[in-house]
Parts: sequence; C-alpha cells; structure tokens
Amino acid sequence: MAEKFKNLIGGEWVAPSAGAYFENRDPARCSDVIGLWPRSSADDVNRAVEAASRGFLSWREVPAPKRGMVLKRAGDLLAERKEEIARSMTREMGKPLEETRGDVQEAIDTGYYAASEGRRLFGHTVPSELHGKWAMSYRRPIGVCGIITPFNFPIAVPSWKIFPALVCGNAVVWKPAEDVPHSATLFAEVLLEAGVPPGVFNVVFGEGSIVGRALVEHPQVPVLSFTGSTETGAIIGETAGRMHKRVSLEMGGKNPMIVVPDADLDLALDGILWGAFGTTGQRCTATSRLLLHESVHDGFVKRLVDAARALRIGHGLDGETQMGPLIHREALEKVEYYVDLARQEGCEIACGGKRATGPGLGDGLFFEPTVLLGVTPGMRVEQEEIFGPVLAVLQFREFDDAVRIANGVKYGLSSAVYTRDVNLAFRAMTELDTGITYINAPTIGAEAHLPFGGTKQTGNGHREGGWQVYEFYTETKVIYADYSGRLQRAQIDTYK
Ligand code: UN1
Repeated sequence: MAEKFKNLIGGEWVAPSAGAYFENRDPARCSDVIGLWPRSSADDVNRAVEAASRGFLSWREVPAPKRGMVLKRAGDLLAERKEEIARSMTREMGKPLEETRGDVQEAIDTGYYAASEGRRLFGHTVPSELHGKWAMSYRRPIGVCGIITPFNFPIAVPSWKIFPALVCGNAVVWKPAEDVPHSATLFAEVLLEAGVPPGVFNVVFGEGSIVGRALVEHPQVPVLSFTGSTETGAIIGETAGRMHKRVSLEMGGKNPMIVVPDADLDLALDGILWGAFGTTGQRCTATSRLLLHESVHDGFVKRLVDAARALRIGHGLDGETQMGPLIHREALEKVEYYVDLARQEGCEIACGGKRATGPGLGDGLFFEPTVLLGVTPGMRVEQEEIFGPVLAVLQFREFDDAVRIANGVKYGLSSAVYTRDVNLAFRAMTELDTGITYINAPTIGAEAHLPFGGTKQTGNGHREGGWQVYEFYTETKVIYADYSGRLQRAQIDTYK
C-alpha cells in the first residue's frame, strides 16, 4: 500500500476531513505509484484559512529582517537537501535531474534574495508642501495569500510567490499542482524546519475545481497569486474582480526566437534545442516559434532536425537523458491533437510528430521532439500554446516582418533574437512586445532577482521575482506628520 501524505494546517500534518486521496505516479514509468495525497475539500481549505488568519496576527509583528532570517534558513536547508529534493521531483515531474537541480537552485536563490529584502522593504520620505510637516510612506502586510502553482516548476515557481509573501509579513495557504505533491511536501518540510511559525504557512492538496476554487472564493483571502493556464486565470481574475481581491496572474506564452542571417548559427542551434525541447517544452517561456530569415532557413532546418532526432529521451533519473516525458496523459493527448491540427493546416512534420517508444521507455508518456515546417502567421499551431515539445518554424524576409509576426499573438511573455548586429539587437529590445527579451540566448532561463512576467494575455500587469513582487505583497501606507502646532490646509495655505 502506498504511503498516505497529509495537508499542512496550523503547523500540523493533518489528514483530509473527507478521507479521500489521489495517486501520484511517475510520468516516465506509470506503474510506479509514488504515494497518495489528500483529495481535500472546501472544509480543509476553510480550516487552513482560519489557521492562516490566526498565524498572520503574530507573524506581521515579527520584524521583517527577522522574518528574512527564517527564509535564509529555508534557503540553507534547500541547499543541504538539494539532491534529495531534485531526485524526488524528477520522479514525479519527469524533467531530467540536471533541470530539477536547477529548479531547487532557483528556490534557494529566491530564498536568499527574499531574506535580504527583509532589510530593504523601502518606503519613501519626501518633502511636504507645508512647513513643520513630514510626508512618508511605508509597506504593510496584507493578510492571507492564496497561492496556486503549476507542475512544471514544482518548487521554483512556488518560491517566487511564497517567499516574498512571507517576508512581507503575510500568511500563506498554498494549493500545489496535483501532479507534483511530493515536491510540495518536501518544500513544506523545509519551511517548517526553517522556523516558519504554525499557521503562517499551510498546504492543502487537491483539485483546482474544489481546493483552488474554495481558496479563490474565500472571503478571508484578500490576495491571490496564480501561475497556470489562461483559461483558469480568466476565472480567477473574474472572481477576484467581483470580490475586490488583489490578484497576480502568470499565464501562457507563444515565445518567438528570431534568427537573422548574420547570427552565430551554431549558437542559435544550441539555443533553439534548449529553448524548444528543454523541460519537454513544458515552460511558459518555452521557445515555441522559430522565425528564420529565408536565406538561412533550409540549411538551419536540416541541422535542427538532425539534432532534434538525436536528443536522448528517457527517464529523468538516467544521467544520459536530455528530454523526459510529458506530465500526464491529457498533456500527451493535447500534443497529439496539435500535431494532427498542424497536418490539417498544411504543415510538414519534419521530425517527431508521434509518441516515443522503444527500449527503456515502457509505458512512459514520451513524445518525440517535433519540428513543424511551412507554418504561416495566423495558423492555430502558430497562435496557441501547446506546452509540449513542438516547435513551429516560420520564414521572414524583412526584420520588420519578423517583429510583426513575433508580436502577432495574444501572449507576450518572452522573446529572443540571434544577431551580431548591435542595431538590430536594440531594435528587438524595444520593438518586441514581451515582458522579457533575450539577445543571443533562448527564451527560457529567467533569473530569480529580476522581474518576471509578460504583456497582453500572458498576465495582468504584475511581475514576479526581483524587486517588483514586493509591491504586490504589501499595502502602501502614507503618513503625514504635522508638527507645526497649527491647522495647515493642503493646497490652500501653501499657496497663500
Ligand atoms: C514557467 O515556465 O512557468 O525562465 C517559469 C524560465 C524559468 C522559469 C519558467 N526560470 O524558463
């Protein structure tokens, strides 16, 4: 019988109130059941929010630098347990060990950044219009934050949200993705051991339609942060609007890489293989459109197809593996759907296009790296996020056209240009309508201390990471201190 794991509520590991569980399996070896995690109910969410509301009252009184020290310890503990956590993460999520080590590292970096931010939650002091009066602002915690995270970065993305929320003095109720509950359990163990007080950080496992919904609709949860699909983000955004909640949404991408004739083509080839097929294409930053200048198209495509075919697919714990499985059966079916659609839209499948089978792949959810040729602007495979190892290749003649195609989607997360021409690089930096642009590097690989997020329907204007996320998790309060000893009327007495 597989081990049963629990929710974390009020500093205790507790069984779900209705006693229901779901299985967590290795996507690279579906017969391997990792464990059972709570299929929680709204009742469990209510208990977690109550615990968080109580935890918040004392946590907000802890000086921010001291809260930061707890996160410093969390970073240290993650560093100590990096290998163990990475191995568990690979087993349930599928990406190769090198990548899961990177995932844990991103959380370590975020923890250390947040720790130091505890000494730097700056406010402003500015001159008042009036004599004998000071004007200043400072930041206050808000309350209970409901955090909902995806499967593809089981620890890194949660850390982007949870660490800043905590250092700012908020309490957290976290609903991790159903596909990666073991990573979430390990992350929670680390936070408990680091000294986050009971109730300040809670984890409720279960389905989005039950646990996620209950959290989003809970009146005592004023702040929501979500990374996931654009469809779910729209529902959360609507609810947040209706209930006047603060909400940060981080959603899809259809990220382009532009390669111009003067580019270092060897470098561009390495870049596209990593950008398109790293994490099996399951990143919101994945490079899913390659825009090749017509003069380099044929030669580059040939090299790309050979290299894509040579990628080693397998279990992420096997040191040789370069690309793991998709996360679950629906993800695999979605990729198959889009490959069929590409055929119907008239594309050529230059390589891949089918499930990967063979020695060592067993019943794993593997799909071959796929390159679609003859893609034109406006095709659905050019517009919609596939979230799998499928790259759409387009051609352009003028740089203006490349920019127009790159910008011609509803998303705006990341973009890349490969060029040695400094003028073109600067044009790309200013003309590509995305939250992130890479010069001579693929669209993935954002660093923890810079703001992360996108334009248009990728997000709702907020940024994670860097210095900016601390604005999201605090409320600004302004203080006017008048020590003149007399009534001074703003906008009136100053101008007498
Ligand atoms: C995501 O895909 O949701 O920039 C996040 C990157 C990673 C994070 C991706 N550091 O690709």
